[in-house]
Amino acid sequence: MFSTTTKSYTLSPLISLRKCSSFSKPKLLNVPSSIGHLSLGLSTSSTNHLSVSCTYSSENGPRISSIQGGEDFFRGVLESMQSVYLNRNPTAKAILDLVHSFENNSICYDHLAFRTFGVNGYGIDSMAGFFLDYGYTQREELRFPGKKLRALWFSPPADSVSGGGSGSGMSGPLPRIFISELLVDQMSPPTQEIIRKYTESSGNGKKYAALASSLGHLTWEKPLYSEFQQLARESEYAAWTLVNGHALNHVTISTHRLKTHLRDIKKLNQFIEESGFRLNSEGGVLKVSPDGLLQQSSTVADSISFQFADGITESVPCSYIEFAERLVLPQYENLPHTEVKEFHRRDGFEVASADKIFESTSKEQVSRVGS
Ligand code: OOG
Ligand code: NI
Repeated sequence: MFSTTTKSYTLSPLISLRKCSSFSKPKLLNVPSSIGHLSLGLSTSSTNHLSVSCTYSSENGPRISSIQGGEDFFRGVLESMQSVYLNRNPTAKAILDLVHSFENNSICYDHLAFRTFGVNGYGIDSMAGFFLDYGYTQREELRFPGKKLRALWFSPPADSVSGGGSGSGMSGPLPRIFISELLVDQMSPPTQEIIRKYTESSGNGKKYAALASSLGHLTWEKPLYSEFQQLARESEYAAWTLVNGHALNHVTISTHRLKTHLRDIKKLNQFIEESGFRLNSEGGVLKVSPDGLLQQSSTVADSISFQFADGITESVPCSYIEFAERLVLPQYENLPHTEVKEFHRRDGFEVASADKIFESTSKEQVSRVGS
């Protein structure tokens, strides 16, 4: 399922079939005349979900969408989101500086992540629109029933993965995007009331999620401390989102694209811990997908002092940094090392690992002492 498919949707009985967005968003997507092959497939996976996929193959790899004019603007917005993130999160900044100095200033990002309130248009769509407009493609949905969350991830336009973006960080290959939302309808009435109060207070704020993220501003008013506490008791995700809004939740360093021994995520984890930083230990430091091909780890979030509307100032969890190593898919294992491209590697996310990575901002992890 993760091999050469560019668009693949898992259908549960509750989810209707979505269109392949390459067809539905022709404005910014360029279909090269050199496409060699197009196929549509239907299959039933072991979890009894029906999968529908559209696959393109071309000499340049399986992706076809491309970013057009406006790329400088798009990357500028990502840079602004990142500078808000680096200014607020000293651990993320220190780790990026450290890895940069080791790696001759060349780091690729695997993905960026955002959190939202799934209510009245404030959910995933409020942030996704910006990325779809700049050539991203919607991919699989992930569900987290225990946390009352769902997420979607988006793959970047093809040109940006290899050709364009030869720089580092936000000037490098464009990252995947992971956006989650709280299933607000499933929260208790008092929690729902608080979330609805603030989202409604923001007027048309839902239209400006990307702008808010790049400015480092909430689109709603600051809450009362008691409201933050009410949310935190029920959902730490909800409390985080109330005070951090659309701020970048994390950037993820693509470890296999590093040049030194740190390209092995286990070595990177060891290096990070020896340098005095704490890694999220929920379910073990290294989170490995069942196929063994996606390996992830993350730091414990930094905390920031937040002044609530009633004048109370308290420390609240902010953002963290993640590391991901994607191994080469079995069908490409004989490719010479120098020919391995990103699309030859395991794509996508893993629900069980993601479930643990969400805990990087939990009180239990943030207040943990020692290792
Ligand atoms: C996202 C956690 C999941 C991943 O890469 O699986 C995740 C979050 O904390 O908002 O980042
Ligand atoms: Ni992540």
